[in-house]
Amino acid sequence: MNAAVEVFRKDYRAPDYAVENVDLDFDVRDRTTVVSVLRIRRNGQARADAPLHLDGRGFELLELAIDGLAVAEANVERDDERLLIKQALPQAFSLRVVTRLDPDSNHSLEGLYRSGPMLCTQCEARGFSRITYFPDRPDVLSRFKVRIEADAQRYPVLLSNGNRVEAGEAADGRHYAIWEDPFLKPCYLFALVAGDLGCVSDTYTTASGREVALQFYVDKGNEGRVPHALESLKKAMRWDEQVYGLEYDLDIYMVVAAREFNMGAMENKGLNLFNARFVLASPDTATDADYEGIESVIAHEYFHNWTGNRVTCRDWFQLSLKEGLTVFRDQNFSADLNGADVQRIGEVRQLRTLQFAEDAGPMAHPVRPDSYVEINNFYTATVYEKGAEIVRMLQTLLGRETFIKGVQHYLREHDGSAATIEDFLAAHEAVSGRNLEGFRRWYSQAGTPTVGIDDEYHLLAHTYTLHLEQSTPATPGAPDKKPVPIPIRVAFFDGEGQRIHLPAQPPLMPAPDLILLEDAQATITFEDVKVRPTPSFLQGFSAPVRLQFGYSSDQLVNLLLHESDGFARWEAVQRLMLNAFFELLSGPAGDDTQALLKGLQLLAAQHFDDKALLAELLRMPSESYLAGQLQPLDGEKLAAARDALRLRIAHALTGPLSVWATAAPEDQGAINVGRRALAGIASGYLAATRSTRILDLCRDRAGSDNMTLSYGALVALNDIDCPQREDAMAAFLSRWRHDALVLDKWFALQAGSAIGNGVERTAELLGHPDYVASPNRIRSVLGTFWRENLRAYHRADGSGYRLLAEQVLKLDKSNPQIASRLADGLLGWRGLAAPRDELLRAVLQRLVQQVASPDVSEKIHKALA
Ligand code: 0A1
Ligand code: ZN
Repeated sequence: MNAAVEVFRKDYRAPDYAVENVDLDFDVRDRTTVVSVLRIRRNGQARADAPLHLDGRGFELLELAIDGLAVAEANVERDDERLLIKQALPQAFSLRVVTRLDPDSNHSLEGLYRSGPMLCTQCEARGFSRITYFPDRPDVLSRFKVRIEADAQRYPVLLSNGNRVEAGEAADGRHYAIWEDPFLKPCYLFALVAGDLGCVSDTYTTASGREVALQFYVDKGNEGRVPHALESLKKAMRWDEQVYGLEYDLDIYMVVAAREFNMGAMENKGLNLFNARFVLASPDTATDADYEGIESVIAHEYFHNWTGNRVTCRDWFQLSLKEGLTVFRDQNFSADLNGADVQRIGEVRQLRTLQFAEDAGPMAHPVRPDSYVEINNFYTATVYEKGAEIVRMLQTLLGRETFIKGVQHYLREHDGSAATIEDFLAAHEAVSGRNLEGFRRWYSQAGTPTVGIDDEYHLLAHTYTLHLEQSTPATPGAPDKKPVPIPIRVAFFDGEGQRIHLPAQPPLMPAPDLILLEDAQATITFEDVKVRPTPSFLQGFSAPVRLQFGYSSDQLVNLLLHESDGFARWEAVQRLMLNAFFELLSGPAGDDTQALLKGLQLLAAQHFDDKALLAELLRMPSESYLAGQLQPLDGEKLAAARDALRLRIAHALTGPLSVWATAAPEDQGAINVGRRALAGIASGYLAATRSTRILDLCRDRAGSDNMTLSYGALVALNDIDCPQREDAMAAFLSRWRHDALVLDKWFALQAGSAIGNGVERTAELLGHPDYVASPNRIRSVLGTFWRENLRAYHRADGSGYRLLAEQVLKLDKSNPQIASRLADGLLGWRGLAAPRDELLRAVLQRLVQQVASPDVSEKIHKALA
């Protein structure tokens, strides 16, 4: 697999050397010269002759000296990625490294690179070693001091982690700043920014009364779009104090918005770097969903200050230690702020679409992986989202109070150090007195467990019995799976939707609303049950499993109308929609479609305060979700059946849909957010009927000053070939051509449209005069194309696969991380309907010969294996 090597978790060894202090001097000119002086000490357990391992790549080395003496070539072993110093080293010494970087030609967006008017850094996971030679591993924690010098006109803003301790003028119109971070940190949390940026500041007073300066740096002219992110930050700071008792620890918290960023954002200590799309928002440019995304990413990065920064990861196999836990924390924050039901539905939708697919494909890996070739390939839905689900189950098992104590205990025990998932679980065992032995398998075993349940009701004996079983499918390299402890929240209803209370049956049911399935099989019998219950299993999606139970349509409608758990209602309607979808896939509408339509009509007649929940209940499953349900996958057939389903629903619900489509207020506020969501869904259905009235309404609404309404109208029109769509799209493009974030939306709409030849159109978009190859734009076009436009991407002539593969190959050289994300679209050839499987495999076999990056190469090798 090229020069790349596979790294194994079992090979972990503590570092031989500690880096106590890091002194960095950045001299920013056409090129940037970095002088790094490290104070190094040999660790107790290391042999006296242990060589010093340093990582480094992609720069020019100008000097390498130990205690003031140049290191002789003969004492150095060096390849493209690292350098070994083999001379005899004293117990403590100083290492001086001088490197020269060319950030303007660094398109990988790792290390030091340019984004518009600034130079900035991205060091997780291994970007610091693109700046200087350093032991680039998270278990080396140091105190950093950073001096930055640059032209005062071109780079008036000079930032790094911690506190600014000095600043001043330098010769030739230059200036400098010195930053010191008092906290120990691994080098992946280092950050630097030099640029010409606008700043919005505020302050926050912590629970203990300390004042913290908050500063947001954005492209000049965008200052007016900062308030929402700023407010979100303050809410997150308060929430972490109130829920976990955790306060911010520095005197300043900075957020910088970059136009070009590979991921969402990065939690560098005291100096977060953000993809601009997760900072900037105003009602005319950002949708309600964008507002929520910003709130949650701002919170996520803030919460990392404790779960990630104060306590970091020992090695990258432990990535979920910080990511799973921090996602779980940001999910709870969003649920507390915006309502738990809708939040949970969104989480489950994402988990099922992305993580379940990953867990069933060639890249399946445990939440704590055993090996990797390229660590950047493991910032996955499994590590993040399934990791968060495991933390959620832990909370369910221990109870919220004990769980929070466990987190606090873990943070106290490991503050200022690098920890493991094992440490986290041990802390919970310590505070709860519970044994989590079986629970550990959730971290070590890949694959989505299936839970199958049968029930039996005895009319005469008045007994009700549940037979449960679980199994986890084989994943690559891991054929044998053991049972895992699965918490299944449960409620029972009678035929009229009234709750039936059945007693707990310990130990299988520790509480009346919880089944804990630990073994491969279990049986629970309830006595004295007067009527046949309708069970509601997995309320709140209490475990990341596939649940199989033979629900009748009547039972599903019953749950849809009467469950109080929002997730369970949504799950019921999802099942009804799936049944109808499968019916329409193979023939005309029948009983399943009728049952869905009847259920939706009854739902429409109910009173709903929570319009956002109603909107979620009505939303059709996405193409990419349906793709995960269909083997072998024929994307064209899938899209056609989904269109048919949409039209059926539109005709059955025309009355209420028309009312909801018209109630579309422009003002902010939670109630209106729900109304807008509902209006968007409703107009999407109605547009499918091609009624002139609704098409005109959408065209007009697309010009709204509220982006949620405008974008919702465009989405509704997007699959309908009509003049209203043409007009609305053209007007939108000319209005927003100069706003990169809004323009991303226009590109995504084009790439996702069902109209005409989607492959040709997507290829043309890549040559559009307004196209630029920024990560956000690439995702808008190519990400939308392969994930959400199945009829185009999966054309039977294979042209969709060839287009995506060409682009992967092109990006493989400049930005392997983005190339690798796109390559996800090429991995699932085994699940495709002929002739697509062979066409895609042929594309992969050609590609694997051509790619250079370990990122893409690792995935394609695994897909072909
Ligand atoms: N730790 C960040 C995610 C992140 C990871 C890698 C990056 O560059 C390769 C950038 C960001 C988070 O969880 O938000
Ligand atoms: Zn994170």
